[in-house]
Amino acid sequence: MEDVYPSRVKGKPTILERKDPVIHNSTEKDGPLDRNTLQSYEENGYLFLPNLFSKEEVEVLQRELDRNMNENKSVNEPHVVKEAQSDEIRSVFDVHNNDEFFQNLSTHERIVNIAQQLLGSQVYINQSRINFKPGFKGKDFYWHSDFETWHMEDGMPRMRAVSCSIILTDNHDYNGPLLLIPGSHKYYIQCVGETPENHFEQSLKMQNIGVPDHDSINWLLEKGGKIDSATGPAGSVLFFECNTMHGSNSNISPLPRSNVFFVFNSIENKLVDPFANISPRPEFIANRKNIKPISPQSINLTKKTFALS
Ligand code: 6CS
Ligand code: FE
Repeated sequence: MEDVYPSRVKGKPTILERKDPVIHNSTEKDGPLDRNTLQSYEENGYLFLPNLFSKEEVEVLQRELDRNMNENKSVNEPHVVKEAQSDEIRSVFDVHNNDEFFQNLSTHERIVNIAQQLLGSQVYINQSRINFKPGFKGKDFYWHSDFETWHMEDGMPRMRAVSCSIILTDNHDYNGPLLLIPGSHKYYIQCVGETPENHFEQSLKMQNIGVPDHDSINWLLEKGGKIDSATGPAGSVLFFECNTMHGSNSNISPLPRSNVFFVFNSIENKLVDPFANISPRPEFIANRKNIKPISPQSINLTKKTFALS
């Protein structure tokens, strides 16, 4: 397959124009988002929905977050990623496959219907993770485009995926919220540098390859005019386009900044071989097996069975 988004080049990178639509043949008739909201997503590359989940639902979400963290504290497997300089959990991947509660949550109609509308097709989960960013010790995620990594290291063909980040603990300006550059999804920043084999063993802790150079970030900031931060109460949800430039700072506050991320990929955009010259990353990072479209479920999170799990 032709590589229309080459990156990890030698020498000076160039900035390429996006070659894919942002919203894929959808209108306000195709889901819960109205025309203005769709236009703002098209323009900015992200969408923040405060309090999409209620206070009562947040109580269940936070209980399940704590349960998942405690269950994984002593797990020494690749899908549980510890912080580089401590034994704190940085991320737990593949929660839509290996955790029943989060598996159910990933099919919730309130988020799947939006993903389907933005991607203009049925969807499946390409990747899921809980990023815990614990108080005092949660380290940063440097600037990057997810799509650059997913294209080069996982073989995601085109820009037709969206990350859904459900805020599980209040995201304040001081505990490392996600930072985004509006409009950055319209440009593809080529990165410089060869991709090492098993790069994920390093990059999931601290990404140094597949990150844009300073001039390109400055160029995007000048174009976008500002850096936005996705702050808001637990239960809010951020949808951000796969190519939107984002990152987040370390968390030296006492308050954790924990979010669960479901990466919805269009069923028309299944992964092929990586475009970088490496072997495909493991299944817990990039789903290739039993890919089937999600049917949106009307889940009652405060129902007895969930509330007491
Ligand atoms: O490599 C990846 O797939 C992961 N890395 C980052 C920094 N964001 C996307 C994803 O979780
Ligand atoms: Fe990311």
